Amino acid sequence: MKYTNYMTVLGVVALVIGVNACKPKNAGNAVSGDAASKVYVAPGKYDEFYNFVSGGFSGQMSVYGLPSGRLLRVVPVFSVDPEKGYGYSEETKPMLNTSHGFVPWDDFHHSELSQTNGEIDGRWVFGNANNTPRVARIDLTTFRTAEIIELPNSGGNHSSPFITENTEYVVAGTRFSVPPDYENGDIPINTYKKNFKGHISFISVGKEDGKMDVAFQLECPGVNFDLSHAGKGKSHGWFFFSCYNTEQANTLLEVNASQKDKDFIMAVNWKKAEEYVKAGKGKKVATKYAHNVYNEKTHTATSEIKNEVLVLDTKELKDICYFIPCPKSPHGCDVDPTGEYIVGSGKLAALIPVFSFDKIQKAIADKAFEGEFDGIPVIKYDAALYGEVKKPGLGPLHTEFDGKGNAYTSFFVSSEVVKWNIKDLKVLDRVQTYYSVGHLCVPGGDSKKPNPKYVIAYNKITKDRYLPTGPELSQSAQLIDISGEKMQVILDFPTIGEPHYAQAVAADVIKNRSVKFYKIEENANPYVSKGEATTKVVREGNKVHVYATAIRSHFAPDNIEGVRMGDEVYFHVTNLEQDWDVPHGFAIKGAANAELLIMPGETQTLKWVPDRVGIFPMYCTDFCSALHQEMQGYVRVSPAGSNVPLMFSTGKNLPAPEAGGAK
Ligand code: K7E
Ligand code: CUA
Repeated sequence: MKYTNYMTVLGVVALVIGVNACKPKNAGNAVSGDAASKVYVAPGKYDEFYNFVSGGFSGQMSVYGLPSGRLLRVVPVFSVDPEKGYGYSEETKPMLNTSHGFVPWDDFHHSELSQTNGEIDGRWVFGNANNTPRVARIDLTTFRTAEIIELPNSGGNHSSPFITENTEYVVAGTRFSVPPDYENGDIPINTYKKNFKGHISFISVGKEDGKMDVAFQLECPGVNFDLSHAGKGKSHGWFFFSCYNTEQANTLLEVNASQKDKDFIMAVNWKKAEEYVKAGKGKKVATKYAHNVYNEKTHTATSEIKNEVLVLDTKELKDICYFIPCPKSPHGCDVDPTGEYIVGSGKLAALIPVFSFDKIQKAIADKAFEGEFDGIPVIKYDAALYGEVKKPGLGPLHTEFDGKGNAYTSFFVSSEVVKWNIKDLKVLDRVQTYYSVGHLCVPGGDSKKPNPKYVIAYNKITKDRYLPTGPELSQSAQLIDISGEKMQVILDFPTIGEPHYAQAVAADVIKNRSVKFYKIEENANPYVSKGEATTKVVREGNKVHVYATAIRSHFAPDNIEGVRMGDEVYFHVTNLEQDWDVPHGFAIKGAANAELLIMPGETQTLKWVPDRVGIFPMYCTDFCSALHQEMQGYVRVSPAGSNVPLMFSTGKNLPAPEAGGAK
């Protein structure tokens, strides 16, 4: 067995030292003969599933079709995207505003689909920003980021954005504990134990419109909150978080946060927390965080800075939080479809503990505590434990479920997916991944109703799987058929950025609600031109506003004169098309900016500050018709103080002065 080789070769010490020995032998022939037909989606046919894959350090989310592994779209979320003008157009810049100002990048780890009654409803997908703590909501009718909210009192929003079974809350736990925003943070780093706190945010989600708001936060002990999942069914009303660095180290965590044999899963009774909020037990604290909303009618984002947040102190309000010992440096924290079993995956543990919700409840009622940690009761390990999966593999990270009583756990160090039975905790099957798998995804795998057809492994290391592309290789996903007794790898496909968590759902849940274009009569952008007759160029001091339109295959206006050095020019381009899949692009020479990519019926604005006198071509960047190459125009820039009058036209030449002389 390959597995036993690893146990002897690596040993647990290797876990701490490094992970380069993770390459299994026999990397080649993992895929058998009938695999091709299982993943083949004929030309013109749709895939059966959407797969929403976090982009990691790309900051974006990619959408794949399964089982083909075809990339359908990259949705810009936390990073600017020049391909779509996201973060470059005036309308979208506010989406990336934070209390630190404009932040054009982040690190997106977990995508989480909205649920109703514990089932994926296909309305929204949420994403977390790991660096500058934020949560995004992406609308799955438009596949656009609709809202981003920053999280106060946090540093490193990793344990996020996991949701409750009716999307009542999106929950976010801070990975890095930090001094709260309302304290003076100018303190020695080595006062971690005394001054650093871990805040958990409960973000409410509007039932109809999805609008997010930080409803309350829990102030918890300073540790690292890594991952989390909501209870469901019987455990609805509870939330579970894995915690590492219960050593509370502030330096060389590699060693100093790996001291204890057990860290914690934190169980949170959020219904209780809600009661305390209603009873006025929270305190409002001063902070600063941004809330950004994209308005579909104006095609414009607005950003608002909020100044206070409600915090509950879990040291005082004793019956909200409980710690459960969990071996060792737990990462994944996953709840099975029944809501009874909570699986903690200790990165440095040689077993997988499975906790029982019923036993946790009984332990709390019986006060079966072994003590307190920083004022929070610690439940006895055995009092909460259902049982342990013995010798499952090395470096367990994440677990998904198939709804048929089986769990699938990823093992980073031994590069495998291990299938085990939840009831008797027996390992049933294991399959090698290529290589070093992180998260797994079963469609609906963290909901009450998983679809037990595939598990997808998101692997960190790709060497020798694809043609070499220099020192950097794209990460890779592997599609594994789990419909039979034995798992079978049936496809590799490259991914964008570094995927962490991903979710998938049957295409039918989403595809029929897809917006095809924006209705021009509903366009409420203040700079819209609803037809060529209303296009114009208006000077306001040194600001020149171009109200332009695009339609196959010209801009109106396409000749503009009278712009001067020192001007700021705003091209407000409305795409007049009313048909699916006919965007127009817009770019102008020398612009310190990206293009615009304007959807039918939409208005987007490019800001341009000309840097020299001359003639500047502008053109459509999206190949929109046979005459796309004709979709172009010119802007004439004259010296500051020139007397060339502001003129604009399409299809006719206006008399204009030869050279811009001084006034
Ligand atoms: Cu395991 Cu950031 Cu969810 Cu990566 S995390 S793998
Ligand atoms: Cu419009 Cu090309």
